Amino acid sequence: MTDDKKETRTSRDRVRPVAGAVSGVVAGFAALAVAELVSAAVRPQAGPVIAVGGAAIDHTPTAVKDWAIRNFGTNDKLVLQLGILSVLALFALALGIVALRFRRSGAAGVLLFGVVGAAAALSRPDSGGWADALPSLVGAFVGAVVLYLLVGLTVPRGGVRAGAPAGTGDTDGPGGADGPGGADGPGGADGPGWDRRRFVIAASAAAAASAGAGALGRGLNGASGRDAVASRNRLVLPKPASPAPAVPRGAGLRLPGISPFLTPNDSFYRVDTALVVPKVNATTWELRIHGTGVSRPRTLTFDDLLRRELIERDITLTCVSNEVGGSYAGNARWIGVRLADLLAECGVVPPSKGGPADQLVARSVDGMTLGTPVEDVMDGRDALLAIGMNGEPLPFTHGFPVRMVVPGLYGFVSACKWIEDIELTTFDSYDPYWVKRGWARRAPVKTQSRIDTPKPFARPKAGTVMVAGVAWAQHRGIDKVEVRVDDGPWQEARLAAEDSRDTWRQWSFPWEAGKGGHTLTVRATDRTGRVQTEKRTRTVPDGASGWHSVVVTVD
Ligand SMILES: Nc1nc2c(c(=O)[nH]1)N[C@H]1C(S)=C(S)[C@@H](COP(=O)(O)O)O[C@H]1N2
Ligand SMILES: [Mo]
Repeated sequence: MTDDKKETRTSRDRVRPVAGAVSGVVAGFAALAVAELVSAAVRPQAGPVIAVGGAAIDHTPTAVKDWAIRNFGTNDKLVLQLGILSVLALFALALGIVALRFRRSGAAGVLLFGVVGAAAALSRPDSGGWADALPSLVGAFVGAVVLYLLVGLTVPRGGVRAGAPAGTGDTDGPGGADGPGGADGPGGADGPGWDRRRFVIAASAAAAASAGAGALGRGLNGASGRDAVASRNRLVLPKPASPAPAVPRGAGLRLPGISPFLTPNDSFYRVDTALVVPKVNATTWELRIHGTGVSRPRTLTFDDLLRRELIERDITLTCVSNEVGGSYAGNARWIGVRLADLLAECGVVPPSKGGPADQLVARSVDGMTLGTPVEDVMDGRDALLAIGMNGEPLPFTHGFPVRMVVPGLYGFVSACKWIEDIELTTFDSYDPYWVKRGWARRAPVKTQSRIDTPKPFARPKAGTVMVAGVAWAQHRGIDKVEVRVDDGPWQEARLAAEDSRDTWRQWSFPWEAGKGGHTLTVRATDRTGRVQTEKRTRTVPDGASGWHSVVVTVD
């Protein structure tokens, strides 16, 4: 008899916590699903995971963020969201178990998460106002109710020892839920004392309903931005008044393993903080130009841009988070309007001619800010408000409808995507997003070179091995590339034809490879005569430096 008792007791103890955990997870799932559905009525960015993720991105220490960009690349966002979901799942599970004893507190805990999500949504720089709090709050409310009800089904009612006060507490009534012991009393010692079947059915129904709501929300969110998609599909890029000269024959070497001279849009690197890619409708898009020294502020529409003289240029874009040998560089043929002309029409005068503003702060629809030297934009280089990339409208991921591109500057100080505002100011009076996080105010691209082939740890056959890659020093141009085998002398590589000094340049070096392990190292010299420095620096604050090496074994 004693043994029997023990038996049922342990079995009850084992099942009820599981039911609590399941209740928590189902409640969390319901909360997120409802939040997703509500966010479809507000805007996708107002969803709790996106809002908290966005806040997390903004508050992540620079070192960690840079590490994530370098290691996960564009997947950094997926990793972050999976991380948030895992943490939420753990908390939901814990809240479910807590709710077994403290039913109201458990439910209140769910509400607390809703408040956190709402606060994150409201604090986003692109917040659309109080409505952004709704997805988190409504979701959490539903989640709390689900948790309360599901846990209620696990409360032993009466049981064998009918009349035992602890087991009979009506947990639906006031006071019953929050008191320890109410639900967990010895009342069910001789059996679960609650209807497991009913619980399983209710939990499954809640999960299924949530899945439905979540899927509906997903679908609606996916369809949001349809106007933007339509505006992009309708867009036919006008012929540029100043087309880019044809890429010189011989600028793109046909060598296996080398990066193509022009990077296709779908393989162009992407770096930004946007968890949801902004879908901006070109038809309603506007760009405001204003600020210090802007005597004629203007607001332009997309049609205003299309009516201007369009220029087409090949420009290589590089990310400051690119490590030596890394892949965050891409070369595209951009179409856009000259930013300098536009600024001049607005009355902007560069600092060298006495203008009061030395910093141009570009702001995107998602609240990102990037600061560019006014002098650089107006010194005659092809600084663009770009609308086209490699012959098509900008992809959404690369800033549709309009982004900035400035040859010679890292993306974080120049290449604002989804731009909607340009403010002229000074470096002294305003620090944009990345600068607030420890990156440099001014960041011209450092001269770099990369070995694309052979790949690290490749095992080429002895004989002639083609070593090849790209080198860049945007707006200065590449003058020379040299390759060194092990500790041997620097030997000049063959340079491919130069497209422009704003683009990278391919190079190749036929290497008479002898058997054994070898280290290949490359370095470039730009047209100012400066040799790429050997000194290794990290990406923060103004870009990595050092030489790229590849170790291979020749068979
Ligand atoms: N709105 C917005 N623009 C942005 C960023 C961003 O996070 N948000 N990142 C910048 C950085 S750091 C780089 S390197 C380039 C990358 O442009 P791409 O994604 O088109 O390659 O965009 C820049 N423009
Ligand atoms: Mo970047």
